[in-house]
Amino acid sequence: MNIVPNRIKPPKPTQDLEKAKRDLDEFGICLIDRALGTEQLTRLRNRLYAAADDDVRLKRPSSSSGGDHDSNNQRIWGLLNRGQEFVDLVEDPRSIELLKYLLEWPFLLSSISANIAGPGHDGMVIHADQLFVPEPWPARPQGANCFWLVDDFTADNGATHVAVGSHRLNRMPKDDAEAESYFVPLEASAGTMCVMEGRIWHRTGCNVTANERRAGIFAWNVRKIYRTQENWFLSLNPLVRQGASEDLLWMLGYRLDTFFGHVNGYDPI
Ligand SMILES: O=C(O)CCC(=O)C(=O)O
Repeated sequence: MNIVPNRIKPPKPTQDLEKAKRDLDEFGICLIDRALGTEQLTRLRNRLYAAADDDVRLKRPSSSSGGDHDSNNQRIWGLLNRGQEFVDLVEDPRSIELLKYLLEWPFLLSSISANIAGPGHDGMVIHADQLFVPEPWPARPQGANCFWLVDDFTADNGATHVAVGSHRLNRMPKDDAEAESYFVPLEASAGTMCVMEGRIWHRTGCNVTANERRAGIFAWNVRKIYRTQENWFLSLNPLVRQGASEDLLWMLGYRLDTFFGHVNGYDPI
């Protein structure tokens, strides 16, 4: 039986974290209004587009393991090493509070990457971020994406297509057609922060504009029992670790959690 109506609209952006938690329960997604101030957003945007240009020049990997469908989408990996602006996002106390609510503490930062959908982009493959969890899925989400809108997201420029409420079905879609019958574009202003739990079906939308790029930064987080997408112990610049907050060190797996994270039996501190 279909217990979730099709095409539910996303909740309205709010600055009230308790309301945001209720939105996560009901819709599987919440939006934090004007999470980034004008100056922070400008610095972040400049830094991101500069990193994107560097990746093109240096021919670095620019897709997500074949999931991006076409070359009009650019993925920028390893953002923690690309500027303090990105570290500030994952250390944001609002993000940490909402992720703790969904995933319990300590959770792990699995990866942080940007997705820039360019004109002509034809949409990402349809998925739920916790697609690697065997079904039947546990009753609570196993991961959650905290993402930041660097540009306005519009239906035309590739706003994420989201099956709002699909967390209540607690499974992968049967096929693309089922997911598409639920999709609505997540339209919101640059500077909005969204948290979307790992069971929500979604994909990057199609960019049908002539010349607009749509950038979002996606910090994917998992419960502590899962392997992270990024191998932080090999990839993280030591300068970032040395400057990291205590919370971020936990989120990267550098702290001893009962019996996870020993170094030869010792606490690494
Ligand atoms: O670019 C988007 O809007 C969605 C990205 C996404 O689905 C992902 O990174 O898993």
